Amino acid sequence: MNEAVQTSSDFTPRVFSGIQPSGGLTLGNYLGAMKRFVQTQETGVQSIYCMVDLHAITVWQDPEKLRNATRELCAGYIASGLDPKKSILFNQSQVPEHAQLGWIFNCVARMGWMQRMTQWKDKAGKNTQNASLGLFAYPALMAADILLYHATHVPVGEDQKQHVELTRDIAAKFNHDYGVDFFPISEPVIEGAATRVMSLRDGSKKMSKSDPSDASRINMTDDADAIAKKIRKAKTDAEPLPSESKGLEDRAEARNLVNIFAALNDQSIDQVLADVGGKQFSEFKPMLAELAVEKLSPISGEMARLMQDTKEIDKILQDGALRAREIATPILQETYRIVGMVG
Ligand code: AQP
Repeated sequence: MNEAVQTSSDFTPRVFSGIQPSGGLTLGNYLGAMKRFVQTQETGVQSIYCMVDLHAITVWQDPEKLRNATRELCAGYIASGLDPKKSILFNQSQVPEHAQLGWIFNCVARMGWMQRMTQWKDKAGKNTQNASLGLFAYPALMAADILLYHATHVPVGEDQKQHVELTRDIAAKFNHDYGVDFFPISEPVIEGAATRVMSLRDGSKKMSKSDPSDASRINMTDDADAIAKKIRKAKTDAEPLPSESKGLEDRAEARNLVNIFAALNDQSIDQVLADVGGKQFSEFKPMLAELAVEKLSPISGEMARLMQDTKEIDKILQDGALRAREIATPILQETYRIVGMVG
């Protein structure tokens, strides 16, 4: 990292984050991202939230499902509490500057940096020769998403920390290579009880939209019965819950359920354990199911209502894209000028 470059504190605070419309939203997306986006919006800092459809197609997406998932994600953002008048909501493909800056960053980022990314290793698996070039270059496009708005803060779940760190490296290398202080060194914001919600079937795996097992996740569109059934069947151990967080060490599945409870109820882990310590899972799981239904049902109901008028959703996205471009266009133009493009 170049010591001489500007830090994010020299730039006007601005928040950017995104979610892929690569399937239905999960409780992991809600607690790790959306709930926190809403809290950020309420602080009054300018906030930009994107449906990163260009990222989604780094692995195959059925076109009709992608269209639907993009609209459903927009509905999910709004149903969770994002206000399209206060925050900018749009889909990435409608702001072509993302792909344009992404190309510049493809030329700044190094192959070795990309090869170290754990998401690349996880998603490409053993068959890297058959993975898309887009999947490999994913973090450079993500850097463009963030830096196109000179975003200073990026709320993400734990799994995206490495990509935000790479964004910082790209900004620093660009600034250094061209002798400018143009891009901020953005800060990842990873806070709260649920920055890493785990699979209900395996406490060592992240809860994910693309997990082949539907029982591994709570979908934001699941009804009360499905939520209760999945929590009832969630993997646990035979011990009662401890009274202190120390007692959750080496108990990944138990810790995950307590984390979810804490995040849904805006409590700390210790506050939850003070109430439920000593209880068996047969008693705790129905409490968690009831809480999850109470918190998620209004959101899924509102999502279903919003999805009845997809024209209105498309209008919100179009308006968001126009507002996003007002910020993005001058930053891309200045980037081109710095790099030496004639135009
Ligand atoms: N399980 C999780 N716990 C906490 N945060 C999570 N996020 C995702 N899963 C969890 C956060 O949600 C934001 C958007 O993530 P994404 O959907 O763009 O990409 P992802 O992290 O790859 O999510 P998935 O569900 O695993 O998608 P697929 O299966 O398509 O790859 C990010 O801030 C992420 O941290």
